[in-house]
Amino acid sequence: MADTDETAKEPAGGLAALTASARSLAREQAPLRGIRSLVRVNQPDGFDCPGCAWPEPRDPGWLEFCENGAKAVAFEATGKRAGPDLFATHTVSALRHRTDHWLEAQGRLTHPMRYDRGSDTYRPVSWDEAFAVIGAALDALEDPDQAVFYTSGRTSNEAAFLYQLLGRRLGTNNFPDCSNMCHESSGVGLGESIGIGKGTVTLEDFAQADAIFVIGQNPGTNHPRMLTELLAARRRGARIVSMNPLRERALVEFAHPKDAWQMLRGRGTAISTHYLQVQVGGDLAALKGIAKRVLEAEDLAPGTTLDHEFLAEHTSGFDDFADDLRRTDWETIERASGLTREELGEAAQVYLESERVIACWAMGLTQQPHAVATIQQIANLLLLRGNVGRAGAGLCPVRGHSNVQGDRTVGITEKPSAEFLERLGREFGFAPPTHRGFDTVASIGAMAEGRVRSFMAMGGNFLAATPDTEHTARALERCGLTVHVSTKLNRSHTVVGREALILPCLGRTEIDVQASGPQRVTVEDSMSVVHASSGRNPPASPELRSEPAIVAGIARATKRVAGIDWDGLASDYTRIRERIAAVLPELFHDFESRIGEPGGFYLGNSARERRWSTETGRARFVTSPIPDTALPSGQLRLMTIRSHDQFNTTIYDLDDRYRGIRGGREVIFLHADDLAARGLRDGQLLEVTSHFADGKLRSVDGFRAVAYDIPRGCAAGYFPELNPLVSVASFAARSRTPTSKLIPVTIRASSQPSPRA
Ligand SMILES: Nc1nc2c(c(=O)[nH]1)N[C@H]1C(S)=C(S)[C@@H](COP(=O)(O)OP(=O)(O)OC[C@H]3O[C@@H](n4cnc5c(=O)[nH]c(N)nc54)[C@H](O)[C@@H]3O)O[C@H]1N2
Ligand SMILES: Nc1nc2c(c(=O)[nH]1)N[C@H]1C(S)=C(S)[C@@H](COP(=O)(O)OP(=O)(O)OC[C@H]3O[C@@H](n4cnc5c(=O)[nH]c(N)nc54)[C@H](O)[C@@H]3O)O[C@H]1N2
Ligand SMILES: [Mo]
Repeated sequence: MADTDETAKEPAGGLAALTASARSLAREQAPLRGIRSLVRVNQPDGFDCPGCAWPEPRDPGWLEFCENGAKAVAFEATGKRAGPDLFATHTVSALRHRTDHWLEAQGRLTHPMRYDRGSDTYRPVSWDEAFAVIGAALDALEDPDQAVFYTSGRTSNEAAFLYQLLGRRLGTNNFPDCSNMCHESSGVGLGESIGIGKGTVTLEDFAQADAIFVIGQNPGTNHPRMLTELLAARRRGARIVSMNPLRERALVEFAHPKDAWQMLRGRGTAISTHYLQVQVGGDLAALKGIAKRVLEAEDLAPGTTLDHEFLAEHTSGFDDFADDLRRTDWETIERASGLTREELGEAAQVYLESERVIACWAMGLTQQPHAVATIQQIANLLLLRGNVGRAGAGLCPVRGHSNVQGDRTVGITEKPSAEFLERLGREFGFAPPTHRGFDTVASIGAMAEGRVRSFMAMGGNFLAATPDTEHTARALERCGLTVHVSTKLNRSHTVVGREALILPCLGRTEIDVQASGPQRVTVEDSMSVVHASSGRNPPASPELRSEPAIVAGIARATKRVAGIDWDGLASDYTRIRERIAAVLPELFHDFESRIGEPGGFYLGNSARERRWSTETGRARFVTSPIPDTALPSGQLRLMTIRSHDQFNTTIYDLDDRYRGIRGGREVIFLHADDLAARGLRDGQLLEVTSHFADGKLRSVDGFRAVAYDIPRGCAAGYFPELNPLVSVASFAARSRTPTSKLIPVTIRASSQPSPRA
């Protein structure tokens, strides 16, 4: 049973962070290898951290410490193994009843495995047989769109490029990826607003900003290295405005593990100068309030607050935007944001007094029904004072997986540009399909309707990461073939198509030797810097193959994709990089020599140079109304978030140190008044039911109520345990990102006995 404790009152970081990483290494039974690995993380000749996408430190000679990076490395470098004996003694039905935590805790996968229906177990299979099964299935499709190729964001540029080539040569654009559930809303929103779907800042800008807004993001847990920048910014007097329903520990106070003095005193530096506890889904209104106050200041003293020169030369749509704000009344803004006009006025004051402003955001915004409009409202706010395309200022969507951005750059998308397809076709001598493919939500729909015969995943945990777990499980079972290229056992392996394969691959930390010798791969961080990564650990099993080698193996066995030198490409990744450069020359010219430069190279960003590839040829103010998100009385707005001890569906441990939770993840954070109003108590077990437009009731049971500092009417709990509550039919307008941060729920006492009742 989960417990709450007092450590949540200490500053984030500090000594507890150091002991936590040491514990992860010890528990994974890989202390020596793990520690050797850590010394290689993010070093010029080492590997890219398999954790988050935050950029490398400015000073590459110094090992930057990161507790959760250490956990990600320890989990990959674990001494534990999930080999054929584990599968022989556990039927798939038995595995299905294990928790996500238990499944991944079995260690690294060691052999290719094929599902045997008679015994309901996975059995070892040779690589050649596995490839033959997949090749036969792909060759037998009536239509290439019966195949779906999912990608998770740890896949390298080289593997991703080869993978998309396989799918497109087959004839489909069905490339759903984790980005569909992640920063898709940022890509769509920024694309319309500033003409490029990526962030405009680099790490250097953080050293010059006067104010940094951190909206819907929990960097202390999910991007710990970002705290180094926030701490430095605070120390030189920059102001930090956080907007989050929860007072996240590290955004309140942080002690850098490198700072001996702070560690000894157990005291940290206050990070946020302003903390706006917006209500879940209230950001569009809040951002409009801040912009309205900025305009009011301009109206009082015309010509003094806005960057009129920038507005005239570089933007379109300002007048409509200003009119809309003037018409929007404060009552609506206050009601929809849950914030007062005074609080919003203070944030506006920070914005107005700062010469250079950066705005960062993550899942708290992207997974909302109005995500795209909200992100465009951030762009609008920054455009008012020319805070885009200027040193120390800009837009910063903070990406999730370590190479999710790179995968997109090299072609993992269901809606590729005509130009990309044209060049890909020319380079490889075929006509790629031009119609739009399935994203994540569409893939689940097509599988559920029996329109998909082959589902393949390059990494990730599709079943646990996607919404509507039960529905998605039934959808996957309708496929003729399910294939997972994975490092660890996970929930997706426990739901099988008619045929099912698990293909174990090398991780980022491991040495990758192909016919031409040891290989390196490349990745792109959240700020568009591309650099090389070479693993240093011996592979977890001699049977493991690299992701590019697995794609080549499948291609070799598939008649339909003949005519490309797959083996040649996979035997020497410099050849893959040559082809990437040939298809995307503006970005990747002189690819091989540029990855030799220390720290890699910057891909550039048109908006940063104030070139706007938008419909109007200018940066656009996009105006959207404040949506009516009021819920029927009695319902709460539930957001699903990450604990400090998980990487997405990989659960490292059952604690959430900064929020004071120990030993269990089945909790719901609620305001004490919301509990009292329902006659419920802190600690009581709850049944939680979601209410979506499709009318279907989805419930989870046995979740412990935790009275917490959260706005009334809001609630929080952990992903992926709460994914059964999310309807696959509920996704953000235009980006189609599942709305896992705004689930309308009701709660009641569980019929299970409460431990403290
Ligand atoms: N250690 C670790 N690192 C990770 C990951 C991990 O699981 N573990 N995952 C990686 C991935 S793929 C991603 S995408 C990122 C995710 O990084 P985050 O986006 O930081 O992750 P979440 O836990 O989903 O947190 C979202 C934050 O948004 C807040 N929030 C929720 N709803 C709202 C809202 O309506 N408005 C506002 N303003 N805030 C809201 C929550 O309180 C929470 O603080 O991290 C990456 N890095
Ligand atoms: N309710 C709710 N749902 C969410 C979210 C949320 O906040 N709330 N967040 C969404 C977000 S932002 C994301 S990004 C998705 C994440 O979705 P995914 O990326 O699909 O999920 P992960 O948990 O990151 O995948 C973990 C698995 O990846 C495999 N793996 C690890 N490293 C490698 C590797 O190097 N190669 C290969 N081939 N496999 C590897 C391991 O087998 C491991 O079990 O989930 C989304 N779902
Ligand atoms: Mo993500």
